Amino acid sequence: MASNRVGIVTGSRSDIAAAEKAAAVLDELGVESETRVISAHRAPDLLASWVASASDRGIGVFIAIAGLAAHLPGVVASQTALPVIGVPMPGGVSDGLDALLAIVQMPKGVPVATVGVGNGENAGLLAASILAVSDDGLRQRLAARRANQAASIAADPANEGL
Ligand code: RP5
Repeated sequence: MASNRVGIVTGSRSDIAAAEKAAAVLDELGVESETRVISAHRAPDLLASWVASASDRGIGVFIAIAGLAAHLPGVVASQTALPVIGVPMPGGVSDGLDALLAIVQMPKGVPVATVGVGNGENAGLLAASILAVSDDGLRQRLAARRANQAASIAADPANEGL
C-alpha cells in the first residue's frame, strides 16, 4: 500500500484548531489526512493501537499536537519509525514555551521534528514536503504554492504573512 496519507493526532479537543490548519493545507495540496483526538496520558492503549495500525491505512507521516506536558509527539515517535512532526500548543505556565521545550528536546535515538507554537499550517506543509520526496506531482504543487506566495507578496506587500 502507498504511504501517502498523514495521520494527525491531538492530545485534546482544545487543540483541534491547529489540526484543522494542518488538514486544510494538506487538502489544498491534494494530500489525504485523518485526524484523531487521543491523549497519550488518558488513552495510552488507544494511542498505541492507532499508531500500530497507521501503516495499514497508508499513513506515511504523523503530526502530533499537544500542550502542557506535551508528551504526545514523543510517545508517537517511540512507537513508529515513520517521521513525526510535533506541534506545541499555547497555554500552560509559559504559554507554549513549556510545550515547545518538551517536544523539541527529545532524547537522542527518537527524533521529533518540531514546528512553532500553534503552527499547524507549517506542520501540514512539512508533512507534505516529506511525502513529496517520492511524489513528483506533490513536489510540483508545493513549488507552485511557494511561487504563488511570493507573487502575492510581490503584488501587494500587505499580503506578507497571510
Ligand atoms: C494536553 O493538555 C493537550 O494537548 C492540551 O493542549 C492540554 C490541555 O488539555 P485539556 O485540559 O484542554 O484537555 O494534553
